Amino acid sequence: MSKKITLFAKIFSISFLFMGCGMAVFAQNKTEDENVIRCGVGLLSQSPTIFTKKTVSNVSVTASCSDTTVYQIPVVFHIIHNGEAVGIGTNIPDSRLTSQIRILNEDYRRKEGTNGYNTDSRGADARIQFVLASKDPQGKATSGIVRANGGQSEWQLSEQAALKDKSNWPKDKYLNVWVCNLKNGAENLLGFSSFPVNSDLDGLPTGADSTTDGVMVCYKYVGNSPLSTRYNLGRTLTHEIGHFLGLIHIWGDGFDCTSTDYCNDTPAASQANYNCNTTYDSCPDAQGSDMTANYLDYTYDACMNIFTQDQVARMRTVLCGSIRRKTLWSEYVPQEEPKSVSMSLYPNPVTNSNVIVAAVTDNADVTVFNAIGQKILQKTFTPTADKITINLPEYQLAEGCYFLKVVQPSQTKTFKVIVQY
Ligand SMILES: [Ca+2]
Ligand SMILES: [Ca+2]
Ligand SMILES: [Zn+2]
Repeated sequence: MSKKITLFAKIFSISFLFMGCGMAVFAQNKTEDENVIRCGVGLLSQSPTIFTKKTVSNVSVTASCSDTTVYQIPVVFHIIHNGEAVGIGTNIPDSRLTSQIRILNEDYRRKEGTNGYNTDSRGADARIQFVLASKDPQGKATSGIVRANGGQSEWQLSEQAALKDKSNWPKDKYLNVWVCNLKNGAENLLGFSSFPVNSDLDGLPTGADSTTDGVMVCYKYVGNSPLSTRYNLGRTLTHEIGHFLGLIHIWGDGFDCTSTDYCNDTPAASQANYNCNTTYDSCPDAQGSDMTANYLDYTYDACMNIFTQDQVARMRTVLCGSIRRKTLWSEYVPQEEPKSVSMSLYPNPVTNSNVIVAAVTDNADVTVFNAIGQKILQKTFTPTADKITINLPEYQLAEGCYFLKVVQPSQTKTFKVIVQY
């Protein structure tokens, strides 16, 4: 963007703010080809304090209560569709939601070998994980995915209370994510989140509505999505859940370089960025280029890969002490990989008796070959007390050497069996 246009945008953004008009709408319209709004935070005046000017040097981050705890948060998706069959239109398939959970964990865990990894020294593993809820509010088993016919084809942000009334679970026990055809006016709105309350963090509101607490996302931008080219990698929810856990847009939602996100390690910025260019520097006097890879900017999904250490500290502070957030999580304890006991076969050599294969925990596909590789037998066996019994005399095998291959999902083993009479 040229300097001239930037100045023009700033003057008009400020006047739009005084008119009470959403600044995000204005900025997005000037820079995006598509009619979308990246995020609804700032459209609703849920948090006037986020516009308070505060110098970056005044930033303070409260220490997290436990630095080593990995917080695990149960997520319930409420798919508010318009009567379509599962998998059609707004009633998106389960696969989109499971891919979204995977993406959240890659991003919040800065997982190596995934899109969520970065080598930036300011980057951090948030030690926050997400899992589809496995118990509903009544304690019954659930997939963590609830589908409800909302009876309309699209939902305005201003209708959020009515939307959330269609289906919701206790806000202090679940991260509620509502998926619908989300709009602001005529434009697609990618997502929106409420902020935490009583967090002791700078720059956040002191009160919010518990009945609407949670995150909304437009169905087109959930998980790995074929419905968008720029916002197709699930980063809309990575961004919105950042707000849910106390993060502010990295340019501080203001219009000059004194606006702040209260994180020292995200370089000061005076505006959102809308593509993957890494050379933007909207505040040349402040150190560093704009952090366009940050999940709390407005760039394309493919550009994003970083939460910083200060952002992580804010989110962990919220999970430690904020109302309806501190009750949300349980400590994630990595499961010990069950050590699979290797299968064994007896007796061997075998005479006129059954052959038993032990340590079989799943249905096993058994194939017997003779010494020259001809298949003699193929059959699936169901184990009893982790054993399968093969009635070898039934097959009237000639004396000699055979190969008995046992395939179960966890392991495959081939035994050399001698038949002797
Ligand atoms: Ca900053
Ligand atoms: Ca700078
Ligand atoms: Zn946002």
